[in-house]
Amino acid sequence: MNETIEETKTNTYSAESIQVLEGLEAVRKRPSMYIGDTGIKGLHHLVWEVVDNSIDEALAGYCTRIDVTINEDNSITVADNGRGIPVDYHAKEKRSALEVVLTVLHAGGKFDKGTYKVSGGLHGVGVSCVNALSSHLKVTVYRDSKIYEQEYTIGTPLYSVREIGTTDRRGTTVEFLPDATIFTVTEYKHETIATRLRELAFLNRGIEITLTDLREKDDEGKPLYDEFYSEGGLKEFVEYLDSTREKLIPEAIYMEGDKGIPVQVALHYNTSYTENVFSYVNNINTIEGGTHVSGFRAALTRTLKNYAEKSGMLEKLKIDISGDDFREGLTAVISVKVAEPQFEGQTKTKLGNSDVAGAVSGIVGDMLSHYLEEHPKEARSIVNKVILAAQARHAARKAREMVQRKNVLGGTGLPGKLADCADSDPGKCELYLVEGDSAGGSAKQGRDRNFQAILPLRGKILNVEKAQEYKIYENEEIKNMITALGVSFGTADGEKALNMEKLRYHKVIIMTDADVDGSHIRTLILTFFFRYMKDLIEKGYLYIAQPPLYLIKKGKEQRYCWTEDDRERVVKELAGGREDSVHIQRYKGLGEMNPEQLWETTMDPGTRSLKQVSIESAAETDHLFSMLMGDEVGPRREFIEKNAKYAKIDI
Ligand code: 0RA
Repeated sequence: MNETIEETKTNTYSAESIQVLEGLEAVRKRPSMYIGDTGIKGLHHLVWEVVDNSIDEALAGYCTRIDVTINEDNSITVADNGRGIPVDYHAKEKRSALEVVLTVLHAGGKFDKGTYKVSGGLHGVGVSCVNALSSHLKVTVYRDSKIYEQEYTIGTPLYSVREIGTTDRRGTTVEFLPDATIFTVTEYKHETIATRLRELAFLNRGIEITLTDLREKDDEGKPLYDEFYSEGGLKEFVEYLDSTREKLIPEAIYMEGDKGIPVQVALHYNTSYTENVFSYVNNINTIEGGTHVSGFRAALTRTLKNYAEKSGMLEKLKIDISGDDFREGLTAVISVKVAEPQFEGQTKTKLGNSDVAGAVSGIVGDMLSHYLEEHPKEARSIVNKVILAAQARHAARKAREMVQRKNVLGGTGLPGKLADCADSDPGKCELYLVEGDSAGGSAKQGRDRNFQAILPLRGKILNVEKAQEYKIYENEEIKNMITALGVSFGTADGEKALNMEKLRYHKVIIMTDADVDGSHIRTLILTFFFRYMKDLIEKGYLYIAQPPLYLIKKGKEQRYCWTEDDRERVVKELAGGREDSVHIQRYKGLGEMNPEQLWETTMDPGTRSLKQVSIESAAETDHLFSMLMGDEVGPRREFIEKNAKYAKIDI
């Protein structure tokens, strides 16, 4: 009898007996309790769940390759070359171990193999959860030279585990079709899956991960295929994140250690002014940070400060240095493995375990001071940058105070160009950021002035990706946005902090033209929010308006269309598909719509459609913005060419 199965049995039948009694029915009754939601996120969660099992098998040292396929019908296949889920018969259970794994709910991932699973978080609910939420699932096990399989519908076996042949390979293949009666969307997003698999490849070096998308064909008619593999792990991850930025030091610094808690950290410095620290616990992105991040920051500040003082470089500096200054131009990835992680915070993505801070701080402190001793040239570059950052911070504080003082002094303090709304309850109020004065004028006339405010923005706003902080407070359009929103920037515990207490609108809607300039302006505004008001995005307050692309008229009938598909459908409906017998107007700019049309199509909450901006992968979004807004033209052109067909940017 297999040890692991024994252990599972005791776990399952003692502490978690209630769960077992409830069975998979509980998962179908309240899917959100197990996978977060039943929308696009939950749908993808099923994939993460299955892939995580294969990753665990790899971390245990038994699996080197994971192949993920998005099938034509939006079912997913995950195949690995691990040991294969055990299939031996369970006398007590009166069924195969395989069937137990697939049909018994293992709360909080207690079904572990001595690896680091996540309890409390949403990952780690087990493959049985995926089974419960799939209208069809098939598992195939290659083990001991034999092939076994079993199929299920909504978690119920269609037959007992059967042997179907012989093989010389090992591993597990799970293929599942999400239940369309549970999920509100059933279409998988290629980019979402590709991004996560790339991230997993960086976080777990040496595993070959592939993605095949049978729904999409390349120019030669072959299915889209990607390979993600990283030999260097986190070091390559930060180099990838910084690939479009100018380097301050030639190579990323890599540190690892295990004092009871395995810690890996890679860091790199570039010449930009932004800080990008991404952290993971058991492969899960901890967006809100936590003890591992504080430990890292403490060690970075302490070690660099020590070195700088010892080297005498700070002697002429008249001003103090803050923690922030050590992180300007820093890109870092922190990855820890914690046996029983405590997750806190609003989105349960903040690590609470206090012993982790010391573990990270100790390893980073030791290895970083060693690095600085061995690399005096790099060390000097970093310290010089820190000094410049401290000086710029002082300049920024003055500039910021100017913006905020004007706020206090100048009457309402609101920008002259803002057409404010009557209501003052932020929960009901909307602010439209509109490209150009003329569209701004239409929007002012078309809006419902009770709850909709309009702020026209002239021309291109500052590219904050390339500007130092104090510059942004000198930019007219950015100042207007800050004062209209009612937010302020201050520092809390020496950290840059956004104060949203006086935020005046809970919907901030970017409304730009449906052309190249419009999309550039939208990206500039998004960059500003992403770099300076990430909280506002994370709270779900930022939206993108969706103006129609076409107005199609035939006689008295008129229809708006938002996509090319819409257009085809409408032409079919109105004129049997004959384009020449309808009048089609292509809207290039918002200015071409009169105020009523703008209201009807884009601003009326009853009929408009807004796209909420969310940050799916912080690391990938950072990479995207640095590329789109940075100095290097090559990768940007490539991206734009690749995405021109879609002509929209999802962050
Ligand atoms: C339980 C025990 C063992 C392996 C696995 C589960 C396992 C699960 C999955 C899910 C996807 N791929 C997987 N690969 C393995 C240990 C088996 C042994 O001791 O031989």
